[in-house]
Amino acid sequence: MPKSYFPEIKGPIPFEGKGSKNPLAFRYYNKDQKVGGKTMAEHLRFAVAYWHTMMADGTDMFGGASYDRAWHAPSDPIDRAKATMDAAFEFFTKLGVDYYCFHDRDIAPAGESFAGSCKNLEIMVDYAKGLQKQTGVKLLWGTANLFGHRIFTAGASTNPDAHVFALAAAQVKNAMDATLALGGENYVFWGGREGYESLLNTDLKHEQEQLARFFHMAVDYAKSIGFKGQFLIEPKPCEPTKHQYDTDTATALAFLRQFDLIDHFKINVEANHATLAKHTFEHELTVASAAGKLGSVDANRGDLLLGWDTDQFPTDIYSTTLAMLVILKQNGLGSGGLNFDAHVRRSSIDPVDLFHAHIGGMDAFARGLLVAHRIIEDKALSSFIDERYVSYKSGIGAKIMAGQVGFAELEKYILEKGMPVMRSGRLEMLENLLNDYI
Ligand code: XUL
Ligand code: CO
Repeated sequence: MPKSYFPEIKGPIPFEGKGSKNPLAFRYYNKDQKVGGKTMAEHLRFAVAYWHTMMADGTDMFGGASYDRAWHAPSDPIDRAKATMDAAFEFFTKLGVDYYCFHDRDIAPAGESFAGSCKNLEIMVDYAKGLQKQTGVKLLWGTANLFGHRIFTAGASTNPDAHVFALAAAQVKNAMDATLALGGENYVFWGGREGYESLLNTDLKHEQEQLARFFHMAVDYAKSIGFKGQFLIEPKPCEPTKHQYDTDTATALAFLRQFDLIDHFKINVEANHATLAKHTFEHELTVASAAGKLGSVDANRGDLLLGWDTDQFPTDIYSTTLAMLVILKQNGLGSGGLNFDAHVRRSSIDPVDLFHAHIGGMDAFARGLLVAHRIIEDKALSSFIDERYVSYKSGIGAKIMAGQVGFAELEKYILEKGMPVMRSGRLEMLENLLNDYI
């Protein structure tokens, strides 16, 4: 028997249904339960974020590690990485998720040199291959950590130094190779330090062009190695930089269109990044979806009273319901999924807390899925929205839609018909209806 890092968890977390008193059971997430033609697992495509769940040690701005993870004990970096990966796959299978996500530097330690880092990554990709095969757990997406090392302080692809641009390119090349080798279904670009602190020392136009140039190189490289996964941009307005270039979904979409990259990318919407951008989660999902570009989701939440990226596990059924409404309406996330880019609190020091956190997040989304599905089936909201826009189906509205009238004809129409009659938006009624479903 290999060493167990979660000996108190015996088998896969069971589904026990609503009313269960077992804190280590699902109440709503029932993997194989069909919801409108697809199983819950197929709808939700949950993934564990390696960096938070396996690598975090509770460190915050004011203090060091608070969790004591047995898998971090080995002193040799590769032994430690292997122990961490053993623990990771034990966690994935006991939790019952099909996917995980990583940064290159999560699964493999940086070496003394760039070549040493690449060697370490190769070793750990081989190791991951074995564990994926053994367990059936798959890679939802890979990415490169272009923000942790001090060399990236002034940006990676947007760095004023071309030598740093080259280093970032070399690192992404290797992270893409790793993602391809492990069958990753997507590749994510989150612009951690691709932004600026002050315009006093920044050529913004140059930096944005470099970001685009970098993405074009990534597209070309993917083609050259036969990587068919979906490229995703993950917008965030700030943190670590004061102003990040991929501020929000609308900004990222405009950027992709401006630089002729739109056909190669979709958006990975993160809930807490949305709220930092002063948007709701569902706003970002809807903007991405309306453009046909909602590719994947980093499922977490912020804290209304704290202004930073707290990356808490999602627990708000209201929010998960609104999110699942968008996802169901566009018929799912395709190759994307719901990645728990979330960490337990500094005081949640035990490995079992990782189970409680993920069980809560998975149940919150499963419940959101069930509620959203019923709302859609009953046309509870869509019938109201259809009716609200019905004037475009006939008469002058149909003529507007068909491009048959312009300003002159519309002035004539108004002079003839007089002022429009106002109609209520019925928001309070709809909020009550939503609560009724929840
Ligand atoms: C940071 C963040 C990242 C990305 C991947 O806010 O969300 O973890 O998801 O680099
Ligand atoms: Co994220």
